[in-house]
Amino acid sequence: VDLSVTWLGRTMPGCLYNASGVWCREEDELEAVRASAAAALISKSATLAPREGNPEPRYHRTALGSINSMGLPNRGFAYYLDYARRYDYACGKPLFLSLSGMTLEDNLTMLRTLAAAGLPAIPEINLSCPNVPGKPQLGYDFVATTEALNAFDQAWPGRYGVKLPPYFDQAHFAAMAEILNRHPRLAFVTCINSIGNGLVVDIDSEAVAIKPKDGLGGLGGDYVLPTALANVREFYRLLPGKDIVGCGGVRSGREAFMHILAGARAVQVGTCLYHEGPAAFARIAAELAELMQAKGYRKLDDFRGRLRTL
Ligand code: RRO
Repeated sequence: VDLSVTWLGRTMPGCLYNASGVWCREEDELEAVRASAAAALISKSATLAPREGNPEPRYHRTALGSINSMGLPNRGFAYYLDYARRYDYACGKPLFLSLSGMTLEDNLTMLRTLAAAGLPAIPEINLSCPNVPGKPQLGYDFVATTEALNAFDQAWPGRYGVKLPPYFDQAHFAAMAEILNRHPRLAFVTCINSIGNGLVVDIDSEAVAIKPKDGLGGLGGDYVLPTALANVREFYRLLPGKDIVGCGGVRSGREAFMHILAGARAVQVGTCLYHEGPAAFARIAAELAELMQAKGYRKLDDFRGRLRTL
């Protein structure tokens, strides 16, 4: 079977890559993803200046997934731009740069700098970081999102994507889609970032699991799969002509299949990659291929978006 994906004017060798934030803060991590069976790679959300992030412990694994409040630790935009300048685009694996400026002006500065560099790297602008104390998730503010997208269009001449927070109401899906549809060069949306501000409690210690924000953090893994699928499905229907990247709860070929059936063009792996490392990509791809074979599907187009209703 053929797991290749053609989108953004290029063809990549498979449909799986890392979720931003996981295995992508340092160059050696990015290189490990590139050397794996991943079909593309994306860097850790960059701010203009390097950041240490929140105090530790700031990531905790549970039986059902993960909670994190990393607080945007990253090497700073120049580090990832330098990686992008040296990246061998001929390897066939697209390079995405996640941008998460502390202000709109910082995002515009990064976009203008990236544009001036003239590289084939593609920005995924993060509208949904849940973990910087005092900073709300941009994607939940429709007025601020409108202003940001209008400004992105001015600062960046090519195709780009945005990473969205999960939405939980059909009125919000509709309102966000209406805003996103005003931007033809917004080529993809990645659904979803972690479900923000969850709380994991340990009975023995009667304490929270992570230090920042008195224990509140973004949830990933099994907890978020149905929410991720709903967001992929709704935006797939509401954003004709745009691609949806599925992210949330993928830990085997089965969840990857579900995301694609719901409409995903490509699928990112976060929590599972954190726990298993880049070997996860070959395993999940093999499982997806086996599932497709059993169902008689030869390529992803055979079933993408074809989720049945009752
Ligand atoms: O660094 C983080 O705390 C973080 C970010 Br920027 C994000 O977008 N999503 C997340 O779960 N953690």
